[in-house]
Amino acid sequence: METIFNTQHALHHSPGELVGDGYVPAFEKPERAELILARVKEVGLGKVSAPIEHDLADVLRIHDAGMVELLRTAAAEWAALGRTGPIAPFTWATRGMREDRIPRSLNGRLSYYCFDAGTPLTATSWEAIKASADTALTAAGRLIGGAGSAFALCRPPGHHAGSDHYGGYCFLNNAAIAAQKLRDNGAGRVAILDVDYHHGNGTQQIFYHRDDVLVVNLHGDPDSEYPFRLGYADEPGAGAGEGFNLNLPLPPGTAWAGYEAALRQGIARIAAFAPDALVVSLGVDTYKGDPISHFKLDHDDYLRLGGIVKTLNKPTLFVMEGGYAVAEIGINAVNVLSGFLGG
Ligand code: 6XA
Ligand code: ZN
Repeated sequence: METIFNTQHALHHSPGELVGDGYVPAFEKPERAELILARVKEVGLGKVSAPIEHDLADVLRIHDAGMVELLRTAAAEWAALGRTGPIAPFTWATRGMREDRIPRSLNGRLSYYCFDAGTPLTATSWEAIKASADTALTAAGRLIGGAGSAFALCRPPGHHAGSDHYGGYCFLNNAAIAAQKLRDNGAGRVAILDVDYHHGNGTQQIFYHRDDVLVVNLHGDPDSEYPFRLGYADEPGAGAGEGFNLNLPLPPGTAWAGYEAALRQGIARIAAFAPDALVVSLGVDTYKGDPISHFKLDHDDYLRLGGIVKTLNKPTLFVMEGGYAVAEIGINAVNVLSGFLGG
């Protein structure tokens, strides 16, 4: 399986995030991608290639132009204000606030588009964000060219980014951008299987009203887990998209037995949908040693997971999302790919 990897990912290095103990070093850090790449090479997964730069039009198929412009120019605007620290909003919208008015000021636009305190931009983040989307698009191009599978080693991740909002360490939704690229190049139906520990709220929101992209999510129950505000079982899709979104929230402490049952349920739904291509949002923060998550998957479970995905027998694009047990991230992520190839 070919891996698409970009070195520019390191240009996004979050200075920290707000969690239970206050402002702490960021869990989503450059080392993650480097360790996955090292493991890809160690097991000889296949060729490693750099992404091709794509036109921003591919991103704008999914994302609001105002949000993309903010991500692209916030650093320059922040610097012009004489500020040197992380670029983040001071307020977030909730019920009772206006949705129809986008403030012109930088602080106002950050408040409008960003939804959490863990996703600061830095002076050089945009280059990494764009390269991450290009990585997914380039890997999608391999499937379009006839490859049976490809691995987009994306960083920063993407599945929390919606059409016009970003957060959860995510800025652009790499998996959604890739899925749309597949749709635009011959795939009539695309399924997205999100196995990250956290619900992919952005991916769900992007495709919620569509019946050409099925979204299946397995994740920690949002009643107690990030992103809290979406990802419940009673979200089936709406309008034409009704019946084309499946959420399988699972309780804290879920280990392989409980996970496998939900995974097989999701796989059965995807098989019934009969997609022309599959995109897997691959997070390995379901690992038992993950510092911010509460599932109990082990190394070998990732081999099994990959093998079960393979039973669908579809052209499959793996897009890297979360996973913060950095010492084991390479083993866990690449085990899914090895399990797929061996399955
Ligand atoms: C914020 C936690 C964000 C979760 C990021 C993640 N404290 N998403 O891994 O998949
Ligand atoms: Zn996650």
